[in-house]
Amino acid sequence: MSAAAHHEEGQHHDDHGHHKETFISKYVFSMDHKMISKQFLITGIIMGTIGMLMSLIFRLQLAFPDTKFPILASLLGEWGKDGKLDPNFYLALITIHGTIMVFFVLTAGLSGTFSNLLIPLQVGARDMASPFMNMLSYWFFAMSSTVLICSLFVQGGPASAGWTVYPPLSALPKAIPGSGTGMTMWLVSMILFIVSSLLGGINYVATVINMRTKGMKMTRMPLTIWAFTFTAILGILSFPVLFGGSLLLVFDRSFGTSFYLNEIPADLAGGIERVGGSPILFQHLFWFLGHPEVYIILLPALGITSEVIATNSRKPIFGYRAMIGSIMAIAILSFIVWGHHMFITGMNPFLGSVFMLGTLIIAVPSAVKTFNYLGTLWQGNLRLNPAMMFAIGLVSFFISGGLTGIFLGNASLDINLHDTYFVVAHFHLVMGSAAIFGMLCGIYHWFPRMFGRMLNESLGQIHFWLTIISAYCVFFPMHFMGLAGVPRRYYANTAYDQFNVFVDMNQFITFAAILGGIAQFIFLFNFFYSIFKGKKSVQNPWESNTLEWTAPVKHLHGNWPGEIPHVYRWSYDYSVPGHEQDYIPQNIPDEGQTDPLQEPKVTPIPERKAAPTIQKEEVVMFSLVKRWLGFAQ
Ligand code: HEM
Ligand SMILES: [Cu+2]
Repeated sequence: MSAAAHHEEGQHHDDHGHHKETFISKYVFSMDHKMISKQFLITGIIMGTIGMLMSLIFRLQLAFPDTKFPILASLLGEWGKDGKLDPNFYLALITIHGTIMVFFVLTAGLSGTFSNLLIPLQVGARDMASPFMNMLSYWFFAMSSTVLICSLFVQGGPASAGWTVYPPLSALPKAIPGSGTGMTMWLVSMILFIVSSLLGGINYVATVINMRTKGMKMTRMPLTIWAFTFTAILGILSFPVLFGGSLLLVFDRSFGTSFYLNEIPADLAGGIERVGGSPILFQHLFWFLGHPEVYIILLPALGITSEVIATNSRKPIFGYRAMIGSIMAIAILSFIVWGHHMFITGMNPFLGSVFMLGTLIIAVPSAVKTFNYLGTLWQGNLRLNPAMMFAIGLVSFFISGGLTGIFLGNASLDINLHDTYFVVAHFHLVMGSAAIFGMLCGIYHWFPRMFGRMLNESLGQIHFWLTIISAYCVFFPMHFMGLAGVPRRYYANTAYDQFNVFVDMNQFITFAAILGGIAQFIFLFNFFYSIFKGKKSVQNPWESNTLEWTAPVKHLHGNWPGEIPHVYRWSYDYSVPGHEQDYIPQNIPDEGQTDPLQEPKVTPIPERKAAPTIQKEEVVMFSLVKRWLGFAQ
């Protein structure tokens, strides 16, 4: 506890000779935000790998519903008897896949990693407001992951009511195999997870509000920080609702209450007749979190993208204030649209129109963000490194996946498309792929900052191209299956003649998914190899303006050895006319500029000569292709 006490005194961290760092205090129960960020990242990567392997297993089933794969028997035992995936376990797999991807990878893995790494470093703070709470936040996350993974090994298998765990499947312990212990463990895991998110989120907001360095006005903060802050606020306001909802579900399951059950006779409901409740109540509570949740996933990814696109376009971000405004608008609107997930629950059509209106209005700030990205890219001096490629990939998914959101937001269309593969296609593009790309983009960009080494660039480019091609090949055809009415969450569609035309397409999708899986293993190799053996990074490899690149990479509690740098300008002073370098870090004072707060008015773009450090060929897409083809030499 000496370190915690020490923080409370608010002393400077310049001198750390006075408390000894052991292996445990440095790597395990660390209170240093940089180390906690790595813990979140590595845990997220492990969970992501598990979630991805699960999707490959059930994709195999969907592509070859009648084929036996002996490997499944050895891999899954009981659940893969004779090489056939057990239908109940299929449901469990998609449930855990969805839960892992949404909560453990893209909420904790993405937000936990980058909020932890960047909030203190980019606002110029020595650490989080409460490093001790920060450590707890990671350990609650670790516990919740452990509980979820353990649920794979209990009798009856893990929860299998879908990631939305609607009752009555989730409320009646005997409904399906996974509704027993597995479901209880899902709920326990979720409750631990929510505690972790709240501990993290409160800390992030407190840090941003209170601990900015001198000169770091709110309006000078990088957009990453704006995005992380609003993400944290969304979490703080919506996760408690799921906490309550899950707790009531625990009561229904274990103590005979009837919040979510109605007219279920005693023999079905564990000896007590259940009346008076409503499963629809659960849907309201779930989606009051569930919809903001998709923005909890997306906003940090979008913030990361802003940063990476501006840096690698060598241009000030286009429309900084409009970006902040649209982040706020998205955050507020996301709370009033949850009903668009419930159009088919028999709600009054008038209420449906209200939810529809709110949903369609979100398209406006989303479009503002898209145009801002495109405006920033436009005529930029692009450096197409892997981080930038993934950022552009995110913009592509945000557009292509977002457009189908407009279809689904219309109640009359959603009534037909609900629970078909159209929905699966939509959310995998717009939140699955886009957010994963944001996360990968962040990893490529900040890896040197985290580990002091560079990732291999050619492997990164190969990873990017394989991933984007496979993602489109996997998720794009699903739209057509959905339009034809193929339902989601079905173990096999071959029983229905009209769906047999999709057998080939299903196989194509599965091969594409396997290709994507291979690409991720290339990335995993690159990641773990480069941590130890990668090329050493220079201080500011991307020539970026933000403060994190002014701090030494070396593990140093307190971030800056001396004084924290003061901030004199916003973080997007790229290619400012009249400066010899095409970037001016935020901590460089500028005599000539009287009002450094001002966004430069329509900056004349410097002629498109290559910036000093960039090789000319990097600018041209085709020469990149040539370079990877020559990768072996
Ligand atoms: C390796 C790439 C992936 C593949 C091949 C894949 C494939 C699938 C498939 C086939 C389903 C079942 C759809 C159904 O029958 O309803 C599914 C469900 C789901 N996936 Fe993915 N997925 C992938 C990555 C992701 C990512 C990155 C996310 C993050 C948002 C994600 C989130 C979900 C969710 C939330 C469900 C719904 C689970 C449920 O219905 O309870 N997936 N995925
Ligand atoms: Cu929604």
